[in-house]
Amino acid sequence: SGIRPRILVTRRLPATIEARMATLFETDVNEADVPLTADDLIEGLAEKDVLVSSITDRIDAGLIARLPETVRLIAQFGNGIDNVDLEAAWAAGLTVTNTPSVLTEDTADMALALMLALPRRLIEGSRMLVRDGAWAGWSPTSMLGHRLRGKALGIVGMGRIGTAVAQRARAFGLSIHYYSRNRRSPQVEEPLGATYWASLDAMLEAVDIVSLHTPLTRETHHLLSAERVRRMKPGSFVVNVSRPELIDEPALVAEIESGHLSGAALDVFEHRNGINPRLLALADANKVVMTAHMASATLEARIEMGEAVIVNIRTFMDGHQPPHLVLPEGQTGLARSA
Ligand code: 8YV
Repeated sequence: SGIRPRILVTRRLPATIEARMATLFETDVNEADVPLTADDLIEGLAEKDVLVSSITDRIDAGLIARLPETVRLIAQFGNGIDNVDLEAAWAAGLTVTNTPSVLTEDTADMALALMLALPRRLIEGSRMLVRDGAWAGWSPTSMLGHRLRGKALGIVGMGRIGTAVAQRARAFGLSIHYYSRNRRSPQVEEPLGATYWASLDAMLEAVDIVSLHTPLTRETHHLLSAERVRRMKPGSFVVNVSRPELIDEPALVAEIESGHLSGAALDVFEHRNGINPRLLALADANKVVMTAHMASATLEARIEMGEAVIVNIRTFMDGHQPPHLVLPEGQTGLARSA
């Protein structure tokens, strides 16, 4: 169509992406780059066709009910889509897209970085040297960590990212175990030497490291419940580059404090009301390694995510099915074309 789509972008994107959007679309960017309130979002969407959302936008049923009628597409800049009520969007005839695949490898890299950082005391060593100025030089017994090779890794969610983590972990000599909604084919399992567990509980008792790679849904909320955290193998640890709500965080904190678990390496953690001070204390004591939700934060990934958003918008506005359509569980097609 000859009409330029009118879009609202809720967060700043890489300059090349913003520039390209501006040439293709009537583009409004939230220059302040802080999450918009619901009222500001609704106001900013007046006369817009497309909402380019991010994880910091809460697009719940209440907000969807208030959307201007012109809005027909929610094009999420990101893979995870738990900030959008997919059922409400679907019922309202809205199309939802995301940007999978382009951030798989970078996110998997970060999972491995975190997996290494905790047992090899990476952050602790750097901090001792640089911040505390406490290094007395090499000694045979200083800064001893634990070997990763030979340990058992339990991957929860063997999708794109879980599989990319398994490939890397295999090269580090970890044995691969996984729990997933669907068992993967022998073509996926065999090169990884991966063991499938039909029971998450049973896997948690058997592995040394648990790494989460499942989307946040109603079903996966607190998948690592207090009971399951207590079930984990003594001395094991958790890696999370997915979503904080997958874990009962206070229960995780308690099990690290008690010494049952050796720690956690977290790119994501609850922070709605500030970060749990007990978690920060554990990080200060080097039992926990924390990074700032940056598993997919490479310039390359962000640019490719932006390109995927652009393709989703263009195909949709041209009347075709966008490549990265997201549907609610159980739905296979669009509710109606708006
Ligand atoms: C982004 C992410 O930081 O894609 C995801 O699920 O967590 C990250 O890539 C965020 O989603 C941007 O909206």
